[in-house]
Amino acid sequence: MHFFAVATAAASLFSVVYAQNQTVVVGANGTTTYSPSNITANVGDVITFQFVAGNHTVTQSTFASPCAQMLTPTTGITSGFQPVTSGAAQVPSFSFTVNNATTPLWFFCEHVGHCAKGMVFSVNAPATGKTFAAFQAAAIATGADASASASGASSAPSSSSSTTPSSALISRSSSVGLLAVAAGLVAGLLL
Ligand SMILES: *[C@@H]1O[C@H](CO)[C@@H](O)[C@H](O)[C@H]1NC(C)=O
Ligand SMILES: *[C@@H]1O[C@H](CO)[C@@H](O)[C@H](O)[C@H]1NC(C)=O
Ligand SMILES: *[C@@H]1O[C@H](CO)[C@@H](O)[C@H](O)[C@H]1NC(C)=O
Ligand SMILES: *[C@@H]1O[C@H](CO)[C@@H](O)[C@H](O)[C@H]1NC(C)=O
Ligand SMILES: *[C@@H]1O[C@H](CO)[C@@H](O)[C@H](O)[C@H]1NC(C)=O
Ligand SMILES: [Cu+2]
Repeated sequence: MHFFAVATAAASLFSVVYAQNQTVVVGANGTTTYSPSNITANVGDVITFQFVAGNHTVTQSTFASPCAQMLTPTTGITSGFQPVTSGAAQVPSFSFTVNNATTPLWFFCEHVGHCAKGMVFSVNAPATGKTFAAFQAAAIATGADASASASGASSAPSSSSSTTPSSALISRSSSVGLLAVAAGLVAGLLL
């Protein structure tokens, strides 16, 4: 009974830690990059893009047409252009929630020329076949931003946009740290 109660508490703590909020920095140091450029995410994970410099988007495409917004079966999500004023006190951010961890999600930047520079991003790209590296190579091979529409099955994640003070992003990572500590304490009790 007692053990069951502790094990249940541990399981719920671990499940909270398991659904993470992951941050991707866009345009760090004035580069045309998403950092990191490809991530592994679980259902319920919130991916937050922090636009720190330049004038970029994060726009959903397909593996077949890396540099064109997905149109079918649903219109792919996009942050729209997020220009950043140098030295601004607040940085714009854009978030979406991963709804299906077995469907890879593909993204690019709509700014003219950036996709062909390899400014692409993926969630849960396979380790073989349609890899992130193959997707990025296909984007670079377009030589320019394609205007053709894309097709392909993919689940459309829900999204939201906001301007987030830098301090809010810092407190968010702090709370993730506290959850990790709490889980560690319960794990210690079980040993
Ligand atoms: C992730 O973000 C969502 C929405 O902002 C929030 O409800 C949830 O508590 C966050 N989870 C973690 C582990 O920070
Ligand atoms: C930005 O610059 C910092 C400091 O030089 C470096 O640690 C970081 O890796 C750079 N990020 C990118 C995406 O180039
Ligand atoms: C960002 O880029 C878009 C598309 O090129 C353009 O319409 C917009 O004016 C740009 N914004 C700024 C502030 O440069
Ligand atoms: C997740 O995606 C896979 C592959 O596209 C699909 O077979 C599965 O039905 C989806 N699951 C949910 C819950 O939508
Ligand atoms: C990201 O892609 C690189 C190759 O481009 C690969 O080595 C790495 O494992 C990938 N990371 C994830 C989290 O998929
Ligand atoms: Cu860009």
